[in-house]
Amino acid sequence: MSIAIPQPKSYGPLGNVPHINPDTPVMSFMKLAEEYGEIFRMKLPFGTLHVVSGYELAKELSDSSRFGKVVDKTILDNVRAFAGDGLFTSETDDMNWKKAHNILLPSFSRTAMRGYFDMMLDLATQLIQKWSRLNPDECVEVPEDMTRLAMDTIGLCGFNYRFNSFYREQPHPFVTSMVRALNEAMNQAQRLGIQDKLMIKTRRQFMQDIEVMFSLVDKIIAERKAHGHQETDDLLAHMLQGKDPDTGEALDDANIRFQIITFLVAGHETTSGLLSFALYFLLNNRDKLQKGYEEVDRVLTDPVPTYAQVKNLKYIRMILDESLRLWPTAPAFNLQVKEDTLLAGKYAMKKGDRLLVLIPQLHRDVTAWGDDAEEFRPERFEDPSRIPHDAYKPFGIGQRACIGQQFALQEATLVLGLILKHFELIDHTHYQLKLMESLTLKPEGFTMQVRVRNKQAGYIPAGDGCSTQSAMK
Ligand code: FDE
Repeated sequence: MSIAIPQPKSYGPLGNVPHINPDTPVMSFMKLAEEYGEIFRMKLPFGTLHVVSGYELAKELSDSSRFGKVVDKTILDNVRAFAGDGLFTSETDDMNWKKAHNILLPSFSRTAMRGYFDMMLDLATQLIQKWSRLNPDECVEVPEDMTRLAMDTIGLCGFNYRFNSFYREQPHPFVTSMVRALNEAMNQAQRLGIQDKLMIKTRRQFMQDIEVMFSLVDKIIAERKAHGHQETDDLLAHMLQGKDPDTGEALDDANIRFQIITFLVAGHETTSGLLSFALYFLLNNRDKLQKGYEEVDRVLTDPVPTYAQVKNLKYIRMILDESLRLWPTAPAFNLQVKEDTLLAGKYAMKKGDRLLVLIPQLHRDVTAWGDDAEEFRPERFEDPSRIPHDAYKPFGIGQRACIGQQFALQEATLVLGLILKHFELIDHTHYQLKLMESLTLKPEGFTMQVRVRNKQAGYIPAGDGCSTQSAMK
Protein backbone atom coordinates (compact mmCIF):
# COMPACT_ATOMS: atom_id res chain seq x y z
CA MET A 1 0.00 0.00 0.00
CA SER A 2 1.49 3.31 -1.00
CA ILE A 3 0.81 6.59 0.72
CA ALA A 4 0.46 9.98 -0.93
CA ILE A 5 3.48 12.29 -1.18
CA PRO A 6 2.55 15.71 0.24
CA GLN A 7 2.79 18.83 -1.87
CA PRO A 8 2.69 22.44 -0.66
CA LYS A 9 -0.05 24.72 -1.97
CA SER A 10 0.19 25.21 -5.71
CA TYR A 11 -0.42 28.58 -7.44
CA GLY A 12 -2.00 27.86 -10.82
CA PRO A 13 0.48 27.94 -13.67
CA LEU A 14 3.26 28.99 -11.27
CA GLY A 15 2.94 25.72 -9.41
CA ASN A 16 5.13 25.75 -6.31
CA VAL A 17 7.54 28.42 -7.51
CA PRO A 18 6.25 31.07 -5.06
CA HIS A 19 7.45 28.90 -2.16
CA ILE A 20 11.07 29.35 -3.22
CA ASN A 21 13.11 32.43 -2.52
CA PRO A 22 15.35 32.61 -5.61
CA ASP A 23 18.27 33.96 -3.53
CA THR A 24 18.12 31.20 -0.94
CA PRO A 25 16.51 28.12 -2.48
CA VAL A 26 18.21 25.71 -0.07
CA MET A 27 16.82 27.58 2.94
CA SER A 28 13.39 27.58 1.30
CA PHE A 29 13.53 23.83 0.74
CA MET A 30 14.72 23.25 4.32
CA LYS A 31 11.80 25.24 5.68
CA LEU A 32 9.35 23.28 3.54
CA ALA A 33 10.94 20.03 4.71
CA GLU A 34 10.34 21.07 8.32
CA GLU A 35 6.69 21.38 7.47
CA TYR A 36 6.11 18.57 4.96
CA GLY A 37 8.59 15.98 6.19
CA GLU A 38 10.89 13.36 4.71
CA ILE A 39 9.60 13.71 1.16
CA PHE A 40 7.46 16.28 -0.60
CA ARG A 41 6.61 17.15 -4.15
CA MET A 42 7.27 20.46 -5.88
CA LYS A 43 5.76 21.47 -9.18
CA LEU A 44 8.35 23.63 -10.94
CA PRO A 45 8.62 25.04 -14.48
CA PHE A 46 10.88 22.23 -15.69
CA GLY A 47 8.80 19.45 -14.11
CA THR A 48 8.06 17.82 -10.81
CA LEU A 49 10.73 17.40 -8.16
CA HIS A 50 10.56 15.13 -5.10
CA VAL A 51 12.58 16.64 -2.29
CA VAL A 52 13.98 13.92 -0.04
CA SER A 53 15.55 14.52 3.37
CA GLY A 54 14.70 11.51 5.57
CA TYR A 55 17.11 8.87 6.84
CA GLU A 56 14.75 5.98 6.07
CA LEU A 57 14.48 7.08 2.45
CA ALA A 58 18.11 8.05 1.94
CA LYS A 59 19.16 4.51 2.92
CA GLU A 60 17.72 3.19 -0.33
CA LEU A 61 19.09 5.80 -2.68
CA SER A 62 22.56 4.27 -3.02
CA ASP A 63 20.96 1.33 -4.82
CA SER A 64 22.18 2.09 -8.32
CA SER A 65 19.80 -0.42 -9.90
CA ARG A 66 16.90 1.82 -8.80
CA PHE A 67 18.34 5.36 -8.73
CA GLY A 68 20.98 7.21 -10.68
CA LYS A 69 22.36 10.73 -11.07
CA VAL A 70 20.70 12.93 -13.62
CA VAL A 71 22.19 16.15 -14.96
CA ASP A 72 19.37 18.47 -14.07
CA LYS A 73 17.88 20.39 -16.92
CA THR A 74 18.27 23.75 -15.23
CA ILE A 75 21.52 24.70 -13.60
CA LEU A 76 23.85 21.84 -14.48
CA ASP A 77 22.69 21.90 -18.05
CA ASN A 78 23.75 25.55 -18.25
CA VAL A 79 27.07 24.77 -16.60
CA ARG A 80 27.66 22.36 -19.47
CA ALA A 81 28.33 25.40 -21.65
CA PHE A 82 31.78 25.48 -20.07
CA ALA A 83 32.15 22.18 -18.19
CA GLY A 84 30.87 20.16 -21.18
CA ASP A 85 31.12 16.42 -20.72
CA GLY A 86 33.53 16.76 -17.81
CA LEU A 87 32.97 14.40 -14.89
CA PHE A 88 30.48 16.52 -13.01
CA THR A 89 28.12 17.47 -15.83
CA SER A 90 28.08 14.32 -17.96
CA GLU A 91 25.44 11.61 -17.75
CA THR A 92 26.58 8.29 -16.32
CA ASP A 93 25.88 6.49 -19.60
CA ASP A 94 27.90 9.06 -21.54
CA MET A 95 31.03 7.24 -22.78
CA ASN A 96 33.29 10.04 -21.66
CA TRP A 97 32.06 9.84 -18.08
CA LYS A 98 33.16 6.24 -17.58
CA LYS A 99 36.37 6.76 -19.50
CA ALA A 100 37.43 9.81 -17.48
CA HIS A 101 36.28 8.20 -14.25
CA ASN A 102 38.49 5.17 -14.91
CA ILE A 103 41.46 7.25 -15.95
CA LEU A 104 41.23 9.71 -13.07
CA LEU A 105 40.26 7.49 -10.17
CA PRO A 106 43.89 6.51 -9.34
CA SER A 107 44.82 10.21 -9.21
CA PHE A 108 42.40 10.59 -6.28
CA SER A 109 43.17 7.43 -4.36
CA ARG A 110 44.40 7.68 -0.80
CA THR A 111 47.91 6.77 -1.91
CA ALA A 112 47.93 9.47 -4.57
CA MET A 113 47.29 12.06 -1.87
CA ARG A 114 50.82 11.82 -0.53
CA GLY A 115 52.04 13.13 -3.87
CA TYR A 116 49.98 16.34 -3.51
CA PHE A 117 51.07 17.03 0.05
CA ASP A 118 54.03 19.33 -0.65
CA MET A 119 52.06 21.42 -3.10
CA MET A 120 49.19 21.74 -0.64
CA LEU A 121 51.71 22.81 1.99
CA ASP A 122 53.11 25.45 -0.37
CA LEU A 123 49.73 27.19 -0.58
CA ALA A 124 48.86 26.67 3.09
CA THR A 125 52.14 28.37 3.97
CA GLN A 126 51.24 31.35 1.80
CA LEU A 127 48.02 31.72 3.77
CA ILE A 128 49.76 31.46 7.17
CA GLN A 129 52.37 34.00 6.11
CA LYS A 130 49.77 36.44 4.87
CA TRP A 131 47.84 36.25 8.14
CA SER A 132 50.90 36.49 10.34
CA ARG A 133 51.83 39.77 8.67
CA LEU A 134 48.52 41.47 9.37
CA ASN A 135 48.48 44.37 11.81
CA PRO A 136 46.50 43.75 14.99
CA ASP A 137 43.58 45.90 13.91
CA GLU A 138 43.26 44.28 10.49
CA CYS A 139 40.94 41.41 9.86
CA VAL A 140 40.73 38.35 7.68
CA GLU A 141 37.96 37.99 5.11
CA VAL A 142 37.51 34.30 5.68
CA PRO A 143 35.62 32.95 2.62
CA GLU A 144 37.69 35.17 0.32
CA ASP A 145 41.02 33.89 1.63
CA MET A 146 39.78 30.30 1.69
CA THR A 147 38.75 30.66 -1.94
CA ARG A 148 42.22 31.95 -2.80
CA LEU A 149 43.69 28.94 -1.06
CA ALA A 150 41.42 26.31 -2.58
CA MET A 151 41.66 27.73 -6.08
CA ASP A 152 45.43 27.91 -5.98
CA THR A 153 45.70 24.42 -4.51
CA ILE A 154 43.68 22.74 -7.24
CA GLY A 155 45.51 24.85 -9.85
CA LEU A 156 48.92 23.75 -8.61
CA CYS A 157 48.12 20.10 -7.81
CA GLY A 158 45.99 19.71 -10.90
CA PHE A 159 47.87 21.50 -13.62
CA ASN A 160 51.04 22.90 -12.15
CA TYR A 161 49.59 26.37 -12.68
CA ARG A 162 49.85 29.18 -10.15
CA PHE A 163 46.91 31.55 -9.96
CA ASN A 164 48.91 33.42 -7.30
CA SER A 165 45.71 34.59 -5.69
CA PHE A 166 47.45 35.63 -2.47
CA TYR A 167 49.45 38.16 -4.44
CA ARG A 168 46.42 39.79 -5.98
CA GLU A 169 43.89 42.26 -4.64
CA GLN A 170 41.45 41.27 -7.40
CA PRO A 171 40.81 37.66 -8.39
CA HIS A 172 42.72 36.18 -11.32
CA PRO A 173 40.83 36.92 -14.59
CA PHE A 174 40.07 33.24 -14.97
CA VAL A 175 38.44 33.20 -11.55
CA THR A 176 36.39 36.33 -12.29
CA SER A 177 35.10 34.74 -15.48
CA MET A 178 34.40 31.44 -13.83
CA VAL A 179 32.45 32.96 -10.95
CA ARG A 180 30.45 35.21 -13.28
CA ALA A 181 29.69 32.33 -15.65
CA LEU A 182 28.56 30.13 -12.75
CA ASN A 183 26.25 32.87 -11.52
CA GLU A 184 24.89 33.36 -14.99
CA ALA A 185 24.28 29.60 -15.31
CA MET A 186 22.19 29.85 -12.13
CA ASN A 187 20.35 32.97 -13.25
CA GLN A 188 19.50 31.51 -16.65
CA ALA A 189 17.72 28.72 -14.83
CA GLN A 190 15.36 31.26 -13.30
CA ARG A 191 14.57 33.15 -16.50
CA LEU A 192 11.99 32.07 -19.03
CA GLY A 193 13.29 31.08 -22.46
CA ILE A 194 12.11 34.22 -24.23
CA GLN A 195 13.30 36.51 -21.46
CA ASP A 196 16.66 34.82 -21.71
CA LYS A 197 17.01 35.38 -25.45
CA LEU A 198 16.41 39.10 -24.98
CA MET A 199 19.33 39.48 -22.62
CA ILE A 200 21.85 40.06 -25.36
CA LYS A 201 24.49 41.80 -23.25
CA THR A 202 24.38 39.13 -20.58
CA ARG A 203 24.64 36.45 -23.22
CA ARG A 204 27.63 38.18 -24.78
CA GLN A 205 29.34 38.44 -21.39
CA PHE A 206 28.66 34.73 -20.80
CA MET A 207 30.27 33.83 -24.13
CA GLN A 208 33.24 36.08 -23.35
CA ASP A 209 33.75 34.51 -19.94
CA ILE A 210 33.71 31.06 -21.49
CA GLU A 211 36.33 32.23 -23.98
CA VAL A 212 38.57 33.48 -21.16
CA MET A 213 38.36 30.09 -19.45
CA PHE A 214 38.92 28.08 -22.62
CA SER A 215 41.89 30.13 -23.75
CA LEU A 216 43.79 29.81 -20.46
CA VAL A 217 43.12 26.09 -20.22
CA ASP A 218 44.01 25.47 -23.86
CA LYS A 219 47.26 27.34 -23.28
CA ILE A 220 48.11 25.17 -20.29
CA ILE A 221 47.43 22.01 -22.30
CA ALA A 222 49.42 23.21 -25.31
CA GLU A 223 52.41 24.22 -23.19
CA ARG A 224 52.44 20.91 -21.41
CA LYS A 225 52.32 19.05 -24.70
CA ALA A 226 55.12 21.17 -26.13
CA HIS A 227 57.44 20.86 -23.15
CA GLY A 228 56.74 17.29 -22.20
CA HIS A 229 55.61 16.11 -18.84
CA GLN A 230 58.38 13.87 -17.62
CA GLU A 231 58.88 15.56 -14.27
CA THR A 232 55.37 16.72 -13.58
CA ASP A 233 53.13 14.26 -11.86
CA ASP A 234 49.83 16.08 -11.64
CA LEU A 235 46.25 15.52 -12.81
CA LEU A 236 46.99 16.95 -16.21
CA ALA A 237 49.83 14.47 -16.71
CA HIS A 238 47.45 11.67 -15.79
CA MET A 239 44.85 12.99 -18.22
CA LEU A 240 47.32 13.26 -21.07
CA GLN A 241 48.96 9.89 -20.51
CA GLY A 242 46.24 7.79 -18.97
CA LYS A 243 44.44 5.04 -20.87
CA ASP A 244 41.05 3.70 -19.91
CA PRO A 245 41.65 0.08 -18.80
CA ASP A 246 38.24 -0.90 -20.23
CA THR A 247 38.66 0.50 -23.73
CA GLY A 248 42.37 1.31 -24.02
CA GLU A 249 41.37 4.82 -25.11
CA ALA A 250 42.79 8.13 -23.92
CA LEU A 251 40.89 11.36 -23.30
CA ASP A 252 40.70 13.78 -26.22
CA ASP A 253 41.81 17.41 -25.91
CA ALA A 254 38.29 18.83 -25.87
CA ASN A 255 37.39 16.59 -22.98
CA ILE A 256 40.60 17.40 -21.08
CA ARG A 257 39.73 21.08 -21.37
CA PHE A 258 36.33 20.37 -19.80
CA GLN A 259 37.86 18.24 -17.05
CA ILE A 260 40.27 20.99 -16.06
CA ILE A 261 37.47 23.52 -15.82
CA THR A 262 35.39 20.96 -13.93
CA PHE A 263 38.07 20.43 -11.31
CA LEU A 264 38.53 24.14 -10.84
CA VAL A 265 34.78 24.68 -10.49
CA ALA A 266 34.11 21.64 -8.28
CA GLY A 267 37.22 21.92 -6.17
CA HIS A 268 37.38 25.53 -5.14
CA GLU A 269 34.06 26.74 -3.70
CA THR A 270 33.21 23.51 -1.94
CA THR A 271 36.55 23.24 -0.15
CA SER A 272 36.68 26.95 0.57
CA GLY A 273 33.19 26.84 2.07
CA LEU A 274 34.12 23.83 4.19
CA LEU A 275 37.07 25.65 5.77
CA SER A 276 35.04 28.83 6.26
CA PHE A 277 32.23 27.01 8.08
CA ALA A 278 34.73 25.06 10.21
CA LEU A 279 36.26 28.35 11.41
CA TYR A 280 32.80 29.79 12.00
CA PHE A 281 31.82 26.80 14.16
CA LEU A 282 35.05 26.93 16.13
CA LEU A 283 34.56 30.61 16.96
CA ASN A 284 31.15 29.71 18.31
CA ASN A 285 32.24 26.61 20.21
CA ARG A 286 35.23 27.62 22.30
CA ASP A 287 35.54 24.25 24.03
CA LYS A 288 35.93 22.49 20.67
CA LEU A 289 38.41 25.14 19.56
CA GLN A 290 40.39 24.43 22.72
CA LYS A 291 40.46 20.71 21.92
CA GLY A 292 41.69 21.59 18.44
CA TYR A 293 44.53 23.69 19.89
CA GLU A 294 45.50 20.86 22.19
CA GLU A 295 45.66 18.42 19.31
CA VAL A 296 47.76 20.57 16.98
CA ASP A 297 50.18 21.39 19.80
CA ARG A 298 50.56 17.70 20.54
CA VAL A 299 50.78 16.44 16.94
CA LEU A 300 52.34 19.18 14.81
CA THR A 301 55.65 19.22 16.62
CA ASP A 302 57.93 19.97 13.66
CA PRO A 303 58.26 23.48 12.24
CA VAL A 304 57.01 22.06 8.92
CA PRO A 305 54.24 19.47 9.31
CA THR A 306 54.75 16.06 7.75
CA TYR A 307 52.25 13.98 5.84
CA ALA A 308 52.12 11.47 8.72
CA GLN A 309 51.46 14.20 11.29
CA VAL A 310 48.57 15.62 9.29
CA LYS A 311 47.12 12.12 9.03
CA ASN A 312 47.19 12.06 12.81
CA LEU A 313 45.07 15.17 13.25
CA LYS A 314 42.04 13.09 14.20
CA TYR A 315 40.11 15.76 16.05
CA ILE A 316 40.70 18.36 13.31
CA ARG A 317 39.29 15.81 10.86
CA MET A 318 36.24 15.36 13.11
CA ILE A 319 35.73 19.12 13.18
CA LEU A 320 35.63 19.07 9.38
CA ASP A 321 33.27 16.08 9.29
CA GLU A 322 30.91 17.83 11.67
CA SER A 323 31.09 21.11 9.71
CA LEU A 324 30.15 19.17 6.57
CA ARG A 325 27.26 17.65 8.47
CA LEU A 326 25.66 20.93 9.50
CA TRP A 327 26.54 22.87 6.37
CA PRO A 328 27.47 20.51 3.55
CA THR A 329 28.85 23.01 1.07
CA ALA A 330 27.44 21.11 -1.93
CA PRO A 331 23.93 21.10 -0.47
CA ALA A 332 21.97 18.89 -2.87
CA PHE A 333 22.19 16.36 -5.66
CA ASN A 334 19.71 15.07 -8.22
CA LEU A 335 18.62 11.52 -8.88
CA GLN A 336 16.24 9.87 -11.28
CA VAL A 337 14.12 6.79 -10.66
CA LYS A 338 15.17 3.99 -13.05
CA GLU A 339 12.10 1.72 -12.78
CA ASP A 340 8.73 2.04 -11.07
CA THR A 341 9.41 1.40 -7.40
CA LEU A 342 8.09 1.77 -3.89
CA LEU A 343 10.44 4.01 -1.89
CA ALA A 344 10.86 2.83 1.73
CA GLY A 345 7.98 0.45 1.08
CA LYS A 346 5.46 3.30 1.03
CA TYR A 347 5.96 5.99 -1.62
CA ALA A 348 5.11 4.95 -5.16
CA MET A 349 7.63 6.39 -7.62
CA LYS A 350 7.47 6.14 -11.40
CA LYS A 351 10.31 5.52 -13.81
CA GLY A 352 11.79 8.91 -14.70
CA ASP A 353 10.63 10.64 -11.51
CA ARG A 354 13.12 13.18 -10.25
CA LEU A 355 14.49 13.37 -6.72
CA LEU A 356 16.43 16.15 -5.07
CA VAL A 357 18.36 15.00 -2.01
CA LEU A 358 18.46 17.91 0.42
CA ILE A 359 21.66 17.16 2.31
CA PRO A 360 21.62 19.72 5.16
CA GLN A 361 18.16 18.51 6.16
CA LEU A 362 19.11 14.83 5.93
CA HIS A 363 22.07 15.67 8.16
CA ARG A 364 19.68 17.03 10.78
CA ASP A 365 17.32 14.07 10.87
CA VAL A 366 16.91 13.35 14.59
CA THR A 367 16.08 9.70 13.94
CA ALA A 368 19.67 9.28 12.76
CA TRP A 369 21.56 11.94 14.72
CA GLY A 370 19.62 12.23 17.95
CA ASP A 371 17.92 15.14 19.64
CA ASP A 372 21.06 17.27 19.61
CA ALA A 373 21.24 17.10 15.80
CA GLU A 374 21.41 20.93 15.61
CA GLU A 375 24.43 21.07 17.89
CA PHE A 376 28.02 21.26 16.66
CA ARG A 377 29.60 18.18 18.25
CA PRO A 378 32.61 16.72 16.37
CA GLU A 379 32.70 13.87 18.91
CA ARG A 380 29.87 12.21 16.93
CA PHE A 381 32.55 11.10 14.48
CA GLU A 382 34.86 9.61 17.09
CA ASP A 383 33.68 6.03 16.76
CA PRO A 384 33.24 5.12 13.07
CA SER A 385 30.88 2.28 13.95
CA ARG A 386 28.43 4.76 15.48
CA ILE A 387 28.18 7.14 12.52
CA PRO A 388 24.84 6.75 10.71
CA HIS A 389 26.50 6.59 7.30
CA ASP A 390 23.24 6.44 5.37
CA ALA A 391 22.31 9.80 6.85
CA TYR A 392 25.69 11.37 6.04
CA LYS A 393 26.15 12.21 2.36
CA PRO A 394 28.23 15.41 2.05
CA PHE A 395 30.03 13.87 -0.92
CA GLY A 396 27.01 12.38 -2.67
CA ILE A 397 26.40 8.68 -3.32
CA GLY A 398 27.27 5.74 -5.50
CA GLN A 399 29.58 5.86 -8.47
CA ARG A 400 28.83 9.57 -9.00
CA ALA A 401 30.03 10.49 -5.53
CA CYS A 402 32.73 13.12 -5.18
CA ILE A 403 36.00 11.99 -6.69
CA GLY A 404 37.79 14.81 -4.85
CA GLN A 405 36.78 13.74 -1.35
CA GLN A 406 40.20 12.61 -0.10
CA PHE A 407 41.83 15.53 -1.83
CA ALA A 408 39.55 18.08 -0.20
CA LEU A 409 39.80 16.51 3.25
CA GLN A 410 43.57 16.28 3.19
CA GLU A 411 43.84 19.90 2.10
CA ALA A 412 41.33 21.10 4.68
CA THR A 413 42.91 19.10 7.54
CA LEU A 414 46.35 20.48 6.74
CA VAL A 415 45.12 24.05 6.49
CA LEU A 416 42.88 24.01 9.57
CA GLY A 417 45.66 22.31 11.55
CA LEU A 418 48.17 24.96 10.55
CA ILE A 419 45.76 27.81 11.25
CA LEU A 420 45.15 26.56 14.79
CA LYS A 421 48.82 25.92 15.35
CA HIS A 422 49.67 29.49 14.48
CA PHE A 423 46.72 31.65 15.43
CA GLU A 424 44.36 32.59 18.15
CA LEU A 425 40.99 33.21 16.45
CA ILE A 426 39.02 36.29 17.43
CA ASP A 427 35.35 36.88 16.69
CA HIS A 428 35.67 40.65 16.52
CA THR A 429 32.21 41.30 15.04
CA HIS A 430 30.23 38.65 16.95
CA TYR A 431 29.47 37.31 13.54
CA GLN A 432 25.93 36.05 12.97
CA LEU A 433 25.73 33.38 10.30
CA LYS A 434 24.29 34.59 7.01
CA LEU A 435 24.17 31.87 4.38
CA MET A 436 25.14 32.77 0.90
CA GLU A 437 23.85 30.38 -1.71
CA SER A 438 25.31 29.97 -5.16
CA LEU A 439 25.96 26.48 -6.49
CA THR A 440 27.47 26.00 -3.04
CA LEU A 441 26.98 27.40 0.47
CA LYS A 442 29.19 29.93 2.24
CA PRO A 443 29.06 32.13 5.34
CA GLU A 444 28.58 35.56 3.79
CA GLY A 445 30.61 38.50 5.04
CA PHE A 446 32.40 36.37 7.64
CA THR A 447 35.50 38.07 9.00
CA MET A 448 37.67 37.39 12.04
CA GLN A 449 40.89 38.63 13.55
CA VAL A 450 43.90 36.49 14.25
CA ARG A 451 46.78 36.82 16.73
CA VAL A 452 49.96 34.85 16.47
CA ARG A 453 49.77 32.41 19.37
CA ASN A 454 52.19 32.83 22.23
CA LYS A 455 51.92 30.07 24.72
CA GLN A 456 53.76 31.91 27.52
CA ALA A 457 51.45 34.86 27.27
CA GLY A 458 48.37 32.65 27.36
CA TYR A 459 45.12 33.59 25.79
CA ILE A 460 44.98 36.99 24.14
CA PRO A 461 41.54 38.55 24.61
CA ALA A 462 39.47 39.75 21.66
CA GLY A 463 39.76 43.32 20.46
CA ASP A 464 37.23 45.07 18.23
CA GLY A 465 39.54 47.34 16.27
CA CYS A 466 38.34 46.29 12.83
CA SER A 467 35.33 48.22 11.62
CA THR A 468 32.65 46.22 9.86
CA GLN A 469 32.89 48.59 6.94
CA SER A 470 36.40 47.61 6.00
CA ALA A 471 35.43 44.03 6.72
CA MET A 472 32.62 44.08 4.20
CA LYS A 473 34.37 45.78 1.32
C1 FDE B 1 31.07 15.46 -7.19
C2 FDE B 1 30.56 15.85 -5.95
C3 FDE B 1 29.25 15.55 -5.45
C4 FDE B 1 28.15 14.72 -6.21
C5 FDE B 1 27.31 15.64 -7.04
C6 FDE B 1 26.14 14.95 -7.73
O1 FDE B 1 25.80 13.80 -7.40
O2 FDE B 1 25.55 15.58 -8.59
C7 FDE B 1 29.13 16.10 -4.21
C8 FDE B 1 27.93 16.06 -3.29
C9 FDE B 1 30.39 16.73 -3.92
N1 FDE B 1 31.23 16.56 -4.99
C10 FDE B 1 30.69 17.39 -2.72
C11 FDE B 1 31.94 17.96 -2.41
C12 FDE B 1 32.22 18.56 -1.16
C13 FDE B 1 33.53 18.97 -1.21
C14 FDE B 1 34.28 19.69 -0.10
C15 FDE B 1 34.05 18.61 -2.51
N2 FDE B 1 33.03 18.02 -3.21
C16 FDE B 1 35.36 18.87 -2.95
C17 FDE B 1 35.81 18.53 -4.23
C18 FDE B 1 37.15 18.82 -4.65
C19 FDE B 1 37.22 18.38 -5.95
C20 FDE B 1 38.43 18.46 -6.84
C21 FDE B 1 35.93 17.82 -6.29
N3 FDE B 1 35.11 17.95 -5.22
C22 FDE B 1 35.63 17.28 -7.55
C23 FDE B 1 34.40 16.66 -7.86
C24 FDE B 1 34.08 16.04 -9.13
C25 FDE B 1 34.99 15.97 -10.34
C26 FDE B 1 32.78 15.52 -9.03
C27 FDE B 1 32.00 14.76 -10.10
C28 FDE B 1 32.25 13.29 -9.89
C29 FDE B 1 31.55 12.44 -10.97
O3 FDE B 1 32.23 11.56 -11.53
O4 FDE B 1 30.36 12.59 -11.19
C30 FDE B 1 32.32 15.82 -7.69
N4 FDE B 1 33.31 16.51 -7.01
FE1 FDE B 1 33.19 17.18 -5.07
